[in-house]
Amino acid sequence: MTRKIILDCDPGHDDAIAIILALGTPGIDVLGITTVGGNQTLEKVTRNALSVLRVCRDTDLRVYPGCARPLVRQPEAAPSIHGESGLDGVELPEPAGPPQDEHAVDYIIRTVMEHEPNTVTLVPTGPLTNIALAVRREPRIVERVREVVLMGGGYHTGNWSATAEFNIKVDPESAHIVFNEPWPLTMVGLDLTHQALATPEVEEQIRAIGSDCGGFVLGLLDFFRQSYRANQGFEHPPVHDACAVAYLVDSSVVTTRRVPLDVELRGELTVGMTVADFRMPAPENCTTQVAVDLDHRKFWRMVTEAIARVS
Ligand code: PIR
Ligand code: CA
Repeated sequence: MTRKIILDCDPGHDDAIAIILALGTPGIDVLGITTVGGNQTLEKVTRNALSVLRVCRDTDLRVYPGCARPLVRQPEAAPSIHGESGLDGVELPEPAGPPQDEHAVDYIIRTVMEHEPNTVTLVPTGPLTNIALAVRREPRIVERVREVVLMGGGYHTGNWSATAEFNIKVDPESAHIVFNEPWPLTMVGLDLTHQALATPEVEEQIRAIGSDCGGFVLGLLDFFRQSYRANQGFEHPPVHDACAVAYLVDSSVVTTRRVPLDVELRGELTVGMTVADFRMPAPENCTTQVAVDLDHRKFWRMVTEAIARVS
């Protein structure tokens, strides 16, 4: 059964790989891509999304720009990780086309309401501003969306502070809105994504494909490795956002645990922290779960097969 998804992203090296995984997997039907200011400005990440579509030879898929800044706080990008362009380390091909005029929030609402109930899945891999605004503008999407599978947060670690992950930290108010709606929500956080490391063996497999897209991904991983070594003390870079898509491709690639989740808005040391309540058992009405363990081999097999399929 194919899964219809809207990819809400801020490319970003790992967002780009998430797009490639989604487009290169037959079981995933990407209805549209929406963008949000995050890793870089809205303008840059929108252009980046369209350039990635060119790499994937998909010039029909539409890209809808959304919110340029968080609901409450000042915008904060991540040039130390993703560079000035948001996708440093590769030569960006010409965008596959112009962005759409329709706003991402309107597109999300329209698409969810036009499709049969329980058929559209939202996959946010950036700050949650677009999703939060869509919920406030049209609350009926909550019971109509099939599920939300997001990359963000972490129950035991942060990367933008000791306790908070970037996507949540830059717009915690939006995250708070999204986490507190009663839709099925899977948090694919740092606890999981730090297991998705692009090791030299993985790079070898990608090199063996020998395609343009493979070369593009290798360029992305090379830059990402350097920034992760310099800034985060990692030997190999974790491709966070692709994990959310991988879970949808085949949920057995990830183990999950059902736990209540919330987002801290006020702590002096904990703003943007995702708080998971692991005390057993989760209440009957709990609709949230966290990703816990990744099958590394299976994950990278999916990604390499997708790269081989798109070009
Ligand atoms: C931000 C990101 C990645 C690494 C750092 N250090 C900061 C971006 C990625 O695109 C991903 O969606 C999420 N935010 C991981 O925090
Ligand atoms: Ca991202």
